[in-house]
Amino acid sequence: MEELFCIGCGAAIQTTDKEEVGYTPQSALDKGLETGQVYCQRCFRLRHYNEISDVNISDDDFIKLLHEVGESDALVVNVIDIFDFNGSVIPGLSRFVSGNDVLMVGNKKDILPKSVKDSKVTQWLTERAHEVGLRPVDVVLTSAQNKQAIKDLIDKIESYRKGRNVYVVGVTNVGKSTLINAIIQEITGDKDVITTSRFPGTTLDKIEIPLDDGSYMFDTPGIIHRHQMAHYLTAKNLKYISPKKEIKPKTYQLNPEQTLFLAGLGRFDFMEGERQGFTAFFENTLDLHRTKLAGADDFYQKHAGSLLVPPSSKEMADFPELVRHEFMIKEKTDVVFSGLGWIRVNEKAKIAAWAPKGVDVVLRKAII
Ligand SMILES: Nc1nc2c(ncn2[C@@H]2O[C@H](COP(=O)(O)OP(=O)(O)OP(=O)(O)O)[C@@H](O)[C@H]2O)c(=O)[nH]1
Ligand SMILES: [Mg+2]
Repeated sequence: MEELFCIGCGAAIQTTDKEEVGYTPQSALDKGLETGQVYCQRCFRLRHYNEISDVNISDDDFIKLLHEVGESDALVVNVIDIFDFNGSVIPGLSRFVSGNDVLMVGNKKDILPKSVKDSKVTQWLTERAHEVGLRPVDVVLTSAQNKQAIKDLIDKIESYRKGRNVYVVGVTNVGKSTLINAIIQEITGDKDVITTSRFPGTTLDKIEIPLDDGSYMFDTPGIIHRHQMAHYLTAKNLKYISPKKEIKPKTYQLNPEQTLFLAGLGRFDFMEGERQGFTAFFENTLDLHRTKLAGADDFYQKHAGSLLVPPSSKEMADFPELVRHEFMIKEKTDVVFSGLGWIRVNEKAKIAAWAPKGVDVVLRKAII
């Protein structure tokens, strides 16, 4: 019998070991074979109950896959979460893709406020790509939720792939599978073929999607990036770093020596400068809490996990300490908390931005 793969996550289907990937009860397998769509039990649970079963996928498998990409003549579509560039970088990707063309796709455009100009974001992405040694043939923005954007993406991929296979790569949670589902839906009308979720590590193995000229588009598992905020939060709180709706900026008038807590996930200290407005761009329901700088350390000690949630009191146990990054701001600048959002500083100011250890804070020219 030919080996079967789960069309939801790519794992090889097996009916013998409940603890291993690809497990499918025999009855479900028989049913799946009738309909032509076999999903493993883990995908079934994710798709119907939004419940995740933990599995171990090793970095070795991921590296093997990247080697395969390097050895094929293909278009590499590198999906980036616009919201989390630093968390989106695949270490060493430029080395692995060697001679292949890379199309960089900034996904989740729908979350950005409408006032953000695409050109500013693509310029920023292009500069970041160059910094990590990538020379993409093009940088495009998209959203799996926007029909026109998906049509444009299909056209771009078609024109750059020149009859070759397409590998869709990117770290976990950037939306590779969701984008591919949107492409499939646009072309065939079939909805939600591949399993997607808010949890890191949804896709487990390569998934082949046949294209009409005999080549393939491959969905791939995302490497798990330690620096993504997602790894420190539980299911319930992942919504804060995976916004579903356009972000509504909120402006806070701060005096020097005031602090803004980003719930318990980060902190922004205005140390020196004229009283001014700081504009915060975070998931709309994330609780921002203003306090005095002088008492801020104690405040965090006392209230993280209770008044300042997320992280919840349960998550606090494994939550990394906040690390301080100090900056002198001279012009309109976004202080980006990787994966969480950003604060726009409009005038001269000395500030400190705190993020969980391992999560980056970066500056960029304000994109609005
Ligand atoms: N707002 C918004 N959310 C998106 C978009 N695309 C994907 N998402 C969300 O991002 C999360 C991750 O999506 P997936 O498609 O499972 O991500 P992935 O890159 O395939 O992840 P792995 O399979 O773990 O590598 C889900 O909660 C999606 O709903 C988008 O365009 N906009
Ligand atoms: Mg996936």
